[in-house]
Amino acid sequence: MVKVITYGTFDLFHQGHVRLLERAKRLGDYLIVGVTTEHFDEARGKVNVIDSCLERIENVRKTGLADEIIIEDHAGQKIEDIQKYKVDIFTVGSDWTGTFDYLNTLCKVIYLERTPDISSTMLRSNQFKIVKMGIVGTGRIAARFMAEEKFVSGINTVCAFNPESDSGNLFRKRYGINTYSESYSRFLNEIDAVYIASPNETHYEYARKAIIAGKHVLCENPVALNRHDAAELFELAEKQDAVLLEGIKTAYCPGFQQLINTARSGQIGEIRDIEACFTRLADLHSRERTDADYGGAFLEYAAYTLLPIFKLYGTNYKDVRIHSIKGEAGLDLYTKIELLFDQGMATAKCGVGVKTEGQLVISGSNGYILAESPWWLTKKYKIRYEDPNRVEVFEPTFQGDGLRYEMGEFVAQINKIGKNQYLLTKNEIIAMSEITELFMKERMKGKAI
Ligand code: C2G
Repeated sequence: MVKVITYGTFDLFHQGHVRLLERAKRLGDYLIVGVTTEHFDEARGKVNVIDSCLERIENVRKTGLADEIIIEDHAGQKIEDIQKYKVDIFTVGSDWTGTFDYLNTLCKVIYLERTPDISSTMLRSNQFKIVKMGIVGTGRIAARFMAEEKFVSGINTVCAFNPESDSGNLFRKRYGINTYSESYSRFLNEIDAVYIASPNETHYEYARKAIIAGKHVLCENPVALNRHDAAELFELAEKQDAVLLEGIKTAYCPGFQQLINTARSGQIGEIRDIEACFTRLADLHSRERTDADYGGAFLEYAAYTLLPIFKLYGTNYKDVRIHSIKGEAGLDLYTKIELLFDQGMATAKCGVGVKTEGQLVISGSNGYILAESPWWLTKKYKIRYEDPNRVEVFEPTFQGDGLRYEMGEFVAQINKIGKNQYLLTKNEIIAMSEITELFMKERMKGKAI
């Protein structure tokens, strides 16, 4: 009996896939089809797969061509499978010609002519309305957005807004897109969605106007400086059927989700303490160090440090205390937020003028999770136990600077195929803005916190 094996994602199952499977089947007597998992696709850079793994398996099964369907979930698995299933022929489409020649030592490798003019990517972009995106703010964060944009299908940045025309002009020269400096409403007329990367105090107003104009909003944190404004934005977004996503990029990173789920799984026992710390020394002349009203460590990093705490304990804290060390301009160089919950305690620490280890430690009754700086771009974490020799290390995938994950989710939600609203919830954002409100009240009173 001649055994044949082939692999694929088989997203939005199409004629190209059917023809490939038909010819693969004819190469032998028994066909094994490997279907990729979501995580494996993520790891090999396919971030916009639409159908779930089960749907994709079902579509392969319905062709009646596969004698056996297996799951492909890691690099190097093909070598294992070929040996395990005693495969005679490995086959795949001609778009992969050469890539799998290394399997020649184990079995015969055949590249089948790819069916022209059809692909999952093409079908995905037909399904996806290309989102015309505008950026508010043309500084460092906006530049990062432009760099990541090319990795996310479905986004096309067409213009930018910045009331200071000098910075806007530089941006226009650099990226060749139209910039506006006077009229926000003219800018909004050009686009379907907006990415807000302007100074902190302007987020709420820009977001509100955009939502009222019926635009989707991806807003850098903090989206609002008090509870009322945050809740209002969500209400407005619901009314307008607009997507409102806050840009805490950690929330959308696959590794961070995995870390949170590991903590929730009970592996470290009952969670009793969380310490989340994010410090980055800012230049003495930067906005973070000079803007007495809206600069400082809290507004820069508190959202990141509160995120794991709310994810693991929920948002019903019993007590919160905020302590800051203030610098020259009167703003906070270092802030510590202490929270108390029914099940345990937590500390969130942020710094722009004090440097610390910058780690995330989740302590439980059985062991603890340690993620070192930069845990907010989660690439690695460990579980440690009483026995110092027992250490489990996790190294999840992480690509680019992480922004692509939140951008991908934004486009998916606009196209109503995003299923990941749980990654950062309205309640979590509102609770964060409540704590921001407390902090801002003290700051505005001008008294030492
Ligand atoms: N295919 C084809 N003609 C098309 C489109 C796809 O013959 N017009 C083939 C591909 O070459 C592949 C199979 O159909 O053999 C599945 O395609 P995808 O779902 O795009 O999966 P792919 O990313 O190519 O995965 O490690 C290699 C893989 O697992 C193949």
